[in-house]
Amino acid sequence: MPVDPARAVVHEQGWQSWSPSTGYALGEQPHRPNAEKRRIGCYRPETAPGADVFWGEGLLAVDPGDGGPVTVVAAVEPTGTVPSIRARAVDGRVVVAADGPVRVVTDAGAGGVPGALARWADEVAGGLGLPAPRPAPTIWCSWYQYFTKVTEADVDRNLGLLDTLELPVDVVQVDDGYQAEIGDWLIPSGRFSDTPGLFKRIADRGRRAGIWTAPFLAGARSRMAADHPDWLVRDTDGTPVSAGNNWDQDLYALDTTHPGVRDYLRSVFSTFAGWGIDFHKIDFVYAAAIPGVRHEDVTGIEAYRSGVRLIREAIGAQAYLLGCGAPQLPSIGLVDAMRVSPDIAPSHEPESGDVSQPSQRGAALNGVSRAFQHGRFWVNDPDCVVARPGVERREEWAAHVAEFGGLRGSSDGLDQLDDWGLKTTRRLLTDPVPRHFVAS
Ligand code: 9PG
Repeated sequence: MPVDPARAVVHEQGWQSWSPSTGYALGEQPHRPNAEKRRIGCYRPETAPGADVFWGEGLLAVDPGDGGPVTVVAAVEPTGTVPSIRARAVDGRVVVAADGPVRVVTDAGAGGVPGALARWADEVAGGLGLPAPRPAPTIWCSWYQYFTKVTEADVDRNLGLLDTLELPVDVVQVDDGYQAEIGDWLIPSGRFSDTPGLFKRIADRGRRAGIWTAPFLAGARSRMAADHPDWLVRDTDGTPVSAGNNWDQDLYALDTTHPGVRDYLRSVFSTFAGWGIDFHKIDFVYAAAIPGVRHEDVTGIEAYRSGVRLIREAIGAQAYLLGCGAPQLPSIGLVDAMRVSPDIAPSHEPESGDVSQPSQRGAALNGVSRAFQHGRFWVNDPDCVVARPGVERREEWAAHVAEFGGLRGSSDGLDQLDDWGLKTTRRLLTDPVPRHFVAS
């Protein structure tokens, strides 16, 4: 399509929650992985190009910059096949190619790229007959203060502080750190002595209990991977496919079509339901869709969707389901809320220079560019409020959550908050959430 090369913007939408998604001028270098483990864990590894071409996963938009209509190039079936879409600037034109079926929408409506994406999302949601998302609960999450070092006492202390401070938090969500290993969800880590008892204490105090899992990952150190090597997605030569590297170990992907895996996931999530847990943050779920050989001959996206559906059945229809590290378009219709960004961090810039990694800049970048999904596909989770002293530019992050936060969560040790932090946390947990961010 013809464009004004000085003014045109190519807007990329990435594969999963953590994949950088934003618009670029034609001369700009798009964000790309700067290490192999990040390419696998934060982008779509099988399609990742270099910075010499623009790249959307199932969705890319071009604003020609000459006042003309926006062009949206999108997957024909966003929950079925997600083509990789490439765009290049060539002699005053943008040339787009895709490796699967796409449709091209010319949108002359108001609001530029965000407006065009919102109208596209309305059409997709309408076509699938999606109901309006359920109202989201408010959350306290253990991750961004305690990380993997969280203890049972930390959660109990904050549970008490929620009462003392009278904070309007519905769900106390225990994040990564309660479990022995990645995959060994029912074996407690050394810092937790009575996990079911902790969840009962949460319910006894009138809050809902929430838990984090990475249900489709198998850590190399886990008992699960040692006991069930046949559960892993493999290459054609029989080697387990890498699902990345984190927690100082290699990660593998569970084959969600394998009957043993399905039984195991059912038993884990039914056990959680029996403990009274009814909020689930399922994380690193991109793993279920990774290309490879499975028990049943299905696509990665089909394997992913059947894995998430199985979890939904085990947790019950009333439980709240939050996707994280999740392929975006393939999750439509499966989750109540979706993390749309990489992690927030106390620092504004990512340590590694890659905005798929924890940073305020990366989290805000995606939160803005994915605002069009909120209220249409699910409730957007921009990531938690962190408002304690020491968080760089905390006023800016709070303003971002106020504008773009569908799901509202606090993730500070509540005894770490100063007056401003407490006041801001209370306000963000109390204020009504915008239903749609973009007029359609
Ligand atoms: C728990 C955390 C928190 C957080 C999630 C997720 O290696 N990585 O690129 C990587 C990306 C994200 C990440 C961890 C590692 O964070 O987003 O909220 O639940 O897991 O481990």
